[in-house]
Amino acid sequence: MSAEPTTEATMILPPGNSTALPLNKTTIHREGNNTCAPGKCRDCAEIYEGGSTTSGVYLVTLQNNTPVEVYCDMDTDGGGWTVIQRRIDGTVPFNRTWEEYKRGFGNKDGEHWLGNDNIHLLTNQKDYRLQLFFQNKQKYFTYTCSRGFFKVSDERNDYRPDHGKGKPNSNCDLLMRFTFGQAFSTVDRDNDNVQTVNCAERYGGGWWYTNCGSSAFLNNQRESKNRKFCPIKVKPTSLKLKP
Ligand SMILES: [Ca+2]
Repeated sequence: MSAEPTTEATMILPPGNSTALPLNKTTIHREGNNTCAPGKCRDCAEIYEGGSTTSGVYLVTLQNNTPVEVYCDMDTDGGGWTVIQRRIDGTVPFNRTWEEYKRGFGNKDGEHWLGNDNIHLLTNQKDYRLQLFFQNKQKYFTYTCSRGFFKVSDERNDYRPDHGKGKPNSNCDLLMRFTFGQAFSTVDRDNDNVQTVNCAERYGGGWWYTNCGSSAFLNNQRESKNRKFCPIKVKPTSLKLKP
């Protein structure tokens, strides 16, 4: 990784190209000549536009003057993607409480959830496209939602996502369609539509569960096999946003 011009804002760690990330190595970098003041950019797209094109953790300032460290994917699809979820190998557990999902958890330079409050603030400051990255068997998929912009409501409204009004018309839209308007659920808060089961508890993840399936695998720790619920071997995933 090359050294960049020094200003005050921080950037921490390398590329978003998935599997073999050095989770424990954290390198502190600096932003380039940004059009926004150091640390005051609102997302990774603004940081990228300012000339910082190395993937890693940067400081951004969200609505209400909220400073948050985010992982910026500067390599995929023109760069400038703000990562809200990332998994690599399952080192960081995702079967977390409401409070943990609210605040976020994990390491920004490795596996993490950005936090539902932060995702709410981020998605309501501009119009963002959602991109999903995941692996199925040996294949990698990068899907970008095209139906509309991804916005998540606040805690009072249970962090419900809005994907826009149109018909689902991409693989991303189709995969995420059941999360539309759905309240977030966690092991300790069952907001799903299955009366007899807490999907978050059964599958070991927090998500916008409608029933227990569909896109929820992105955050799950368990899957059903022969009527048993077994640990998943976690493969690389990420959820990213870009204006
Ligand atoms: Ca339920």
